[in-house]
Amino acid sequence: MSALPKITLFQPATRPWGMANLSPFCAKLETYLRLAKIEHELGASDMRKAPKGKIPFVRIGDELVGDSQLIIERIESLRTEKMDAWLTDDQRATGHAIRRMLEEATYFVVMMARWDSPHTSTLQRSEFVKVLPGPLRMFFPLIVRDVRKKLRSQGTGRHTQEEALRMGANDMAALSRLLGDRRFLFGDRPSTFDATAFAFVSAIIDYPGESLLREETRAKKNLVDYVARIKGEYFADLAKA
Ligand SMILES: N[C@@H](CCC(=O)N[C@@H](CS)C(=O)NCC(=O)O)C(=O)O
Repeated sequence: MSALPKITLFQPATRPWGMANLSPFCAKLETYLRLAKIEHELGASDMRKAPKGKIPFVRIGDELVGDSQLIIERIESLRTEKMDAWLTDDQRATGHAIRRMLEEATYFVVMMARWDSPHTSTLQRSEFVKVLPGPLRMFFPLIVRDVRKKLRSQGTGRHTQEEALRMGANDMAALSRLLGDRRFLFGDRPSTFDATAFAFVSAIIDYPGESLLREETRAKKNLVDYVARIKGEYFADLAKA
């Protein structure tokens, strides 16, 4: 194995409701680091230092890098054993399409389920107060307003809850079909695409707010087993957290 520079992953420190992280992108990146068995340290996320104003971000050696995917690509470029080297070109193309669906479409449905109803924004608050510095907690309603504004400008926020959640449930049905009865997306060993798939399915099934999206995803046994299996193999410490 090639020696990598020191890697520090900056993300919120809490692990709510048995999830690796409340943020699916942080959960994705930490899952990748664990699947690839890459040594790393955790650091507290300070948005003022985030190179792209978003979490997660990392320090690799002396350099701060933002965006979960660009980070994975950077780390992979430094490794001699590439995590996806064993995939066929067709599997890579399928993995790319799955990843982009989850990160660029399903993500906004997840945000809508979490932020666009009074019940779930109360759940969000219960986690945010743990990581927001004290004086900022009173600004939580502004965060809710900001997220809803972003969802509207992105487009998902223009749908009714029911319409949006149905779109997300259809994404999960597609993912369930593609996973089939395999242990990981493309066989018996994990690829970088499993990091995204695990993070997003967990973000949906482990989040306590009831929704059509959660109910239908929980009904897909292969997705539920997939998350349980990856947690069991790679996040044993979560069970004790
Ligand atoms: N494409 C980015 C997306 C990261 C992202 O959207 N992170 C959210 C948390 S899940 C965030 O930092 N939101 C804060 C904001 O948009 O101001 C990645 O893969 O890292």
